[in-house]
Amino acid sequence: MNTKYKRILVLTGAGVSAESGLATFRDADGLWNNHKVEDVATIEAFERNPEFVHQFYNEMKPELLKARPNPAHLALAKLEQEYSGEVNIITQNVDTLHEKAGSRKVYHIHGQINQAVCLNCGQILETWDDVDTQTVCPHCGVSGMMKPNIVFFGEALLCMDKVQKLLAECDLFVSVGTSGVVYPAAGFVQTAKYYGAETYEFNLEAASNNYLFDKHVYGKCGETLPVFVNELLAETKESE
Ligand code: BV8
Repeated sequence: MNTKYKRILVLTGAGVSAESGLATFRDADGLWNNHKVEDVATIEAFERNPEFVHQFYNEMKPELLKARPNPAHLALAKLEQEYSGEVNIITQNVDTLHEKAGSRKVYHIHGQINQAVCLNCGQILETWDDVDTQTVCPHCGVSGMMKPNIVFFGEALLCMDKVQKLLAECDLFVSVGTSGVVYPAAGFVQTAKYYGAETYEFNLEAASNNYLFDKHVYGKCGETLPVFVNELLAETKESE
């Protein structure tokens, strides 16, 4: 089946979850859940006050557990299910709304709220319960060594081997709901472009790295993305 694109790669940021009611990082007054991201989500902040950082994320869990996917998440899941080419999602988000919408090939480069990592043995604890400095690692039995499995500023991203491969192989790169200020994610479009992908920016407004994209679709992604996905699927059906 000659689909226009063989491998579609989608990068999402906080904007894709905005219509699910979750706070973005830099939209309002620059504060995120009443804190500057950089004051909480840094490895220094965690080393300085692990209890505070654990509590910050524990307090976020109930809202993220309750949140429901919006039409943008659902459109991407529909694309993965119905498109004859390959569809992968790289997300900067720590929520699990892509998975709740039905997407299966999702790579969380900044980690996940419902995971903690043991700094003693490196194993992951999947839980929506509170994690703190007293939590005992179920794998090695050591307590006080659990960290939210969230990539703080100054930490290396997760899944980067897979990400590099996806960026080199994709022929369509679609960025959705990200301000394009956090690296290395904000530079992924350049890598995809270097390897010959067509690049689309879906955002409420022009992101900081908008000049790197071939095409732009501005508006709420809960409205713009379903239209785009249906057009891609219609093109495939026409070519059958
Ligand atoms: C690393 C975890 C190296 C917390 C996050 C100087 C210059 C350049 C770079 C640097 C520098 N100094 C340091 C750096 C590197 C640094 C960085 O980029 N800093 C920036 C801020 C200057 N990066 C790092 O530290 C990274 N690590 O480089 O490590 C290394 C390598 C090897 C070994 C050791 C170390 C780590 C970065 C990850 C940090 N962690 N989050 C948490 O999520 O709880 S970052 C945080 O920002 C989130 O992950 C978030 O996803 C990410 C990006 O934000 P966005 O998702 O884009 O959200 P934002 O609110 O900004 O934008 C939302 C957009 O949506 C807006 O444009 C809005 O208009 C739009 N929107 C809103 N509603 C809608 C919508 N669009 C459509 N529809 C809507 N309805």
